[in-house]
Amino acid sequence: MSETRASVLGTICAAFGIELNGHDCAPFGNGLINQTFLLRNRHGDDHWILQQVNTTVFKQPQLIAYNNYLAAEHLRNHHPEYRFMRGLRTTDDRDLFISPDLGAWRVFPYFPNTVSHEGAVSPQQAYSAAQQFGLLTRNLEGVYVGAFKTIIPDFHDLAARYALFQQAVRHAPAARKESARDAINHFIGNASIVDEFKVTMMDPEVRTRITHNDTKVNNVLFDKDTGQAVCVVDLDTLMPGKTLFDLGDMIRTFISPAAEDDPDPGHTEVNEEVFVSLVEGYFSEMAPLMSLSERSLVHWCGQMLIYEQGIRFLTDHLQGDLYYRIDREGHNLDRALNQVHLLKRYMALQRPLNDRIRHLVA
Ligand code: GN1
Ligand code: MG
Repeated sequence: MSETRASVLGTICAAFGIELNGHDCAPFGNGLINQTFLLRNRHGDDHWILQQVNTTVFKQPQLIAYNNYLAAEHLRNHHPEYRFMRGLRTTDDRDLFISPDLGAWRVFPYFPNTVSHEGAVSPQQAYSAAQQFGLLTRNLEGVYVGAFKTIIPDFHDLAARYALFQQAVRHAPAARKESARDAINHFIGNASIVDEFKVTMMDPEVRTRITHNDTKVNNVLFDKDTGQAVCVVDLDTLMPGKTLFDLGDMIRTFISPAAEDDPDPGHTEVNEEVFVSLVEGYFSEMAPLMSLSERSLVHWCGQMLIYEQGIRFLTDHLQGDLYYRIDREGHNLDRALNQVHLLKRYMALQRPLNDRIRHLVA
């Protein structure tokens, strides 16, 4: 560990009252926005997750902590057995450590003997992970949704995202635009999804609940021994949303074994078994609470989220990579092209995929 990191770590741990005795610290997970570390004790079982919140993206990090607190209180009262990543409080009783030099930090207990998966998941893992995302929203049923803050405005507002994309296309330097021409045309050619989004959001049967809003497969922890999903993590976008956003992002990230940034988008595939299993897993918790409108939009919401993520990556490429962390030239374009390919394959399978889940929807 570098000296600077060690001293930052010392300050953060002191702020949260964590005594360092035989802890190792290493980067954790694969987030594109925040910086996350796992602090593992070699001798004991006090392991911690430390997270530096990116305050360019999360302009008011205290809103994350506020929603975390509301959810944790509800769950403690109504579902005490539920494993929820409740943030630790600082020694001076704050839920964030904020300093002008070190930024904003949150700390969580780490569930030992767990692992997260990047890449391909089996149908069993898909079922179990989706069930955990469903359980989160189900256990939060009954809260007053209006009390929760909007952490990032318009986060899954596809119409707003599309307007930003159009703006980015208009203002992009010629070379960037040229490199992205096929992807731009693909998204413009499929803009009917944006119109469908507007109609869907007007349907009162598509209810607003507390949703996770970033249901990537690597945001689930699995028990190393049983292989079962035990809880969901990365709760920084826990806020009012739609089940369709969570289900759609699960479809987007579970069904293809290829990495989100695979340099060869031709590797994206649709695993039908994984699709069916994840829908079954989510429905095993959420179906009784979902309206017919929501249940009948399962295939569509996958389309919506792939499209949304595609234009988000492409917008960032056109704007000069301001939002997502990049490790190479053209990284965001590669990410966007993966979504283009995934969208094509997924849309081509609309009928067979719908046939496979018909029994769940009726
Ligand atoms: C970001 O930082 P991470 O990896 O948890 C993004 C999600 C995207 C995702 C794409 C706050 O999540 O919305 O789906 O990248 N989070 C934010 O990989 O923008
Ligand atoms: Mg996230």
